[in-house]
Amino acid sequence: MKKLLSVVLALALALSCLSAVAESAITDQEGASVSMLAMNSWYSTVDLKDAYLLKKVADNANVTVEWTLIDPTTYSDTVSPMLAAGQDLPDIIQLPDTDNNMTYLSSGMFVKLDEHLDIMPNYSKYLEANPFIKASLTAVDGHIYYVPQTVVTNNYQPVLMLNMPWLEKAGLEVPTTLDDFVAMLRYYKENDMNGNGDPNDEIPMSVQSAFLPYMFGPAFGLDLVSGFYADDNGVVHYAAAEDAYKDYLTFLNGLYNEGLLEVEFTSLNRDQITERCANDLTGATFDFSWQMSNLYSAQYENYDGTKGIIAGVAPLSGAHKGFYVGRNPVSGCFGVNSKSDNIELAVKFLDYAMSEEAQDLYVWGEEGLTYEVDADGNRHFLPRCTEDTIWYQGLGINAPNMPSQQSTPATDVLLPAWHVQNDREFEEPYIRAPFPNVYSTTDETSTISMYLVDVQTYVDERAVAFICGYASIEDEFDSYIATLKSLQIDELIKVKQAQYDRFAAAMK
Ligand SMILES: [Ca+2]
Ligand SMILES: [Ca+2]
Repeated sequence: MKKLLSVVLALALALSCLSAVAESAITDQEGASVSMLAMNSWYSTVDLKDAYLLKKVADNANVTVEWTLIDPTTYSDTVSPMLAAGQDLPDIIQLPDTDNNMTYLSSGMFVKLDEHLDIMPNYSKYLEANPFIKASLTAVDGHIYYVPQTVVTNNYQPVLMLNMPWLEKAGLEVPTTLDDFVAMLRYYKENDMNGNGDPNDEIPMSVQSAFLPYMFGPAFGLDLVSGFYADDNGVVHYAAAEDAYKDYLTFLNGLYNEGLLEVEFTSLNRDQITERCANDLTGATFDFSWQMSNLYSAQYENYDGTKGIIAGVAPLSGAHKGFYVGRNPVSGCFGVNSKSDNIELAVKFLDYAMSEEAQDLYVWGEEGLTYEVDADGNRHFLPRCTEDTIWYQGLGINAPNMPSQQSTPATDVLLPAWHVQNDREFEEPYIRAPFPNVYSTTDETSTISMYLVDVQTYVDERAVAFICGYASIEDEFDSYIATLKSLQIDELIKVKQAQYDRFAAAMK
């Protein structure tokens, strides 16, 4: 009986060892290797060639990675000519961009990964779970050529932030409409909010001009951030050519005339806003949520890290219900060289690089090394991670040279609890996806490159003129629209419509 038990135990042990190898190993061949061209660390003193976590990923897959790592600041300039030459390229290549114009994928130099999904269980699962990303990665020919690197899209994006002590002092509710918001600004203008005895030194609102479209466009039903957007019926519009854009401009012109949008609004920068916070001079701003705690709130002497002084609130509504504009997820791409004599192993390695096990290593590292788990089962980074940046980055954390997916939980642990809660309550629920990134055909690319820059330049220049009143919205908006038509806005909308239609079809 005892002997039998020990045999069973030994067998169980042997099986568990076997399965530990078998689960993540992509080959049982000894000394197998894949070569890979990718970005090195953004920290110039860090070389990822021997990064511990990336070596662990390779070990788990039972391969060695032969790296060619290039400085990220010169990556595009270095790699583009290598790809153009097409000679002596490694098995796996991190692209210099997301190949939106299909320059590389239409040259045939990359393997059609969708034809290998039978040996890509991790990537198949990922694509199924992320239809938006799948649609973005589906080329015009219907094939998928790349695995993505992605960023956080629905958290810590640009949001409206208010000076909470001022709001309380004024006895006002958090404004949810444009009217309430303007009433709040007027109150700040008229009253001595910072209590220094001078009722006139307050600057009610401090917003960099690039954020005005994020802040006020949605209340008019406009995604001016993407420029092009699809309505509920899938019809594409150009936001700055819509009738509602006239109302948007009229609103901002009103703020400008009242002195609620400052005269120098086009040159205002983040440093100046930070300075205003330090001197308690301003009541509202709009910026990446990231700045809310560690930059803006931190400027106030009485900030103790438990409660926001400059804190995020829900978007403003007007004729339309407000929303925040999120971000497109795909920030980078990896493909397999179709001339490689090692295609199957390269495909399998990219697949393992997308696995949850590998992603966990990029984001968190290893228990005991980079993080600990508390009694509630939550992970926390260890102090050395923030104290010794070069060591931490040198481990290969966040893996700029791998198809890594940025994670919200790993971002949360870097921020105070109130900020995380603020993001979940007032930001995340209101995020709307921007116009998707869709691959362009050659004809589409040429139409876009012929007309888009001129359109954007004209729109930006006219926006300032209308807001500041150098041009009359009443008298000149029609001629503005006519000029947009002469700059071929309808051709551009046609291209974006075709792209959106392909995207929508790929989503199904
Ligand atoms: Ca005042
Ligand atoms: Ca004052």
